[in-house]
Amino acid sequence: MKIDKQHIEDTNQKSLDSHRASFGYIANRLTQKGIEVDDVVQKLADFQVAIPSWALGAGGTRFGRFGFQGEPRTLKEKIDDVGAIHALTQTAGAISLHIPWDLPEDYKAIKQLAASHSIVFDAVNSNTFQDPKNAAVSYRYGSLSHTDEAVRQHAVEHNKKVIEIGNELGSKSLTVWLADGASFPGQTNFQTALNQTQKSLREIYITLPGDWRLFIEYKPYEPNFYSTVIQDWGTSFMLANECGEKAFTLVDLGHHLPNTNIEQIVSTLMLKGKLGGFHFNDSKYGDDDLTVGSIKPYALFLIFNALVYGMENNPQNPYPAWMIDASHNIKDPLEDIIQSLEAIQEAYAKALLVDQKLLNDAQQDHDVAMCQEILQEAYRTDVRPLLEKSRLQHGGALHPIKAYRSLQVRKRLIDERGMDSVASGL
Ligand code: AOS
Ligand code: ZN
Ligand code: ZN
Repeated sequence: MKIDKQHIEDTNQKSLDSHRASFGYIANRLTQKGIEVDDVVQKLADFQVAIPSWALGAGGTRFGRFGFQGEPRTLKEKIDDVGAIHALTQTAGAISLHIPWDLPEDYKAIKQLAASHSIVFDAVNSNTFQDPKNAAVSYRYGSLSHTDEAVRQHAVEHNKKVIEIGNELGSKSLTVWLADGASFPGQTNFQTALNQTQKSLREIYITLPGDWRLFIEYKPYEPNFYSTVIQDWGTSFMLANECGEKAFTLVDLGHHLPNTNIEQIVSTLMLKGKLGGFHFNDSKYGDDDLTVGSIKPYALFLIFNALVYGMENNPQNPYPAWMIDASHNIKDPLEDIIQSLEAIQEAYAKALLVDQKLLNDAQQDHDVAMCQEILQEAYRTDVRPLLEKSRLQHGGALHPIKAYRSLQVRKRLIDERGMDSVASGL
C-alpha cells in the first residue's frame, strides 16, 4: 500500500484558497511582531517524530482487545502504515521497533522498503517484560534487576541482540524500559535491585557502538504496583550518569504521578545535557497512552516551551529523539497517530512563537502578570495555517485526516489485509 503523491495534491486543491487566506493573515500578524515566519515553517518541517510499531494496531486493556480492521500483520506492513502517515503529514519520517515483536527477516528488503517511504529507523526497544517463547528463564520476578545472575544475563544478552538488530537497520539508539519492581512491600530489597540494574545496564552500555546512545526510561508504577526499580527521572539520571556519556534519560509524558511538573524535569535534564529521548502521549489518570494533546494541551505547550529553550540554549544536550508512545483501543490507530502528530506540531509551533527576549525581561522585572501574558499570547495563536504550509511545501496533505478519509486508506488496507488481520506482536 502506498499513497500516491498526485492524489494528495488533488485533495489539497479544494482547500488551497482557504489555506492561502488563513496563512496570509497569520503570517502578516506574526511578521508585524518581528517573527520570521519562514523559519518557523522550516523548523516544523525539520521536526520528525518516530512512530512506534506497537501503535499501528488497536491497543487493548486487561479486559480485552477489540481489533481494528486491516491491522498490519508483518513488519513490512507496519512500515507501509508509517509510510502512509508520513506521506500525509510529512512529520513521521521514522519508525521505532520493538524486539522481538518486530523481528526483521530480510534486512535488505526491510531497509529498501523503509527508504522507499523516506523512513529511517529510530531507537530500538528491548523487551524484558514478557517471557520469550521457549525461554530457559522467566522475567516473572524481574530482568536486569533479577536476584538470579542467569536471568540478568539473559536480559543483558537480549539487549545486546537488540543493538545488533538495530545496527543492521541503521538505528542509533536503544531504549530500555523495565517492568522490574515489586508488587508488594518487602518483596524485594531496593538497594540490591538498584545495584543489579546498574551493573546490567553497564554491561549493555559497554557494547554500544561508538555513535549510539542508550535511553533509560523511568516509570513510577505498572505492571508492578508497589515499586518500580527505575521509578523516576532522578533514578534514571543517576543510572545514566553511572553508565557514561552516551547514556541519557528518556521522558515518557505518561510516566509521572499526577500533576508532576514535567516542563521543569525537561529543563533540568537539558541543563545537565541528559535528555536523550521523548515519548509523547497524553493521560488523564496514569500511563493512559492517550492521543497527544487530547487532555492537557496547555501542559504540552509548556513542555515544548522548555524544549525549545533547551534546544536554543543548551548545546551540552544532544538533539533529542522524538517518539510517540501511544496506543488507542477504539479509534482507527492511524487516525489516532495523525491526531497526535498534529498536536505535537501545534505545541511546538506555539512554543516557537514565545518571545524569549521579552519573557526574560519580564522575569528580570518580576512582572509576573506579563510573564503569563507572553506565554498565553503564543499559546492562543492559531498556528494551524503554519502547519499546513509546512506540509504543503513537502508534498503532504493540507488536512491529513480529511485526506486519509477521502483517499480511503483504511478501506484499501482492509482490501489488502482483510477485516480480521491482527497486528503482529499484539
Ligand atoms: C511502558 O509503559 C513504556 O512506556 C515503554 O515505552 C514500552 O516499551 C512501550 O510502551 C511498549 O510496550
Ligand atoms: Zn514509553
Ligand atoms: Zn508507558
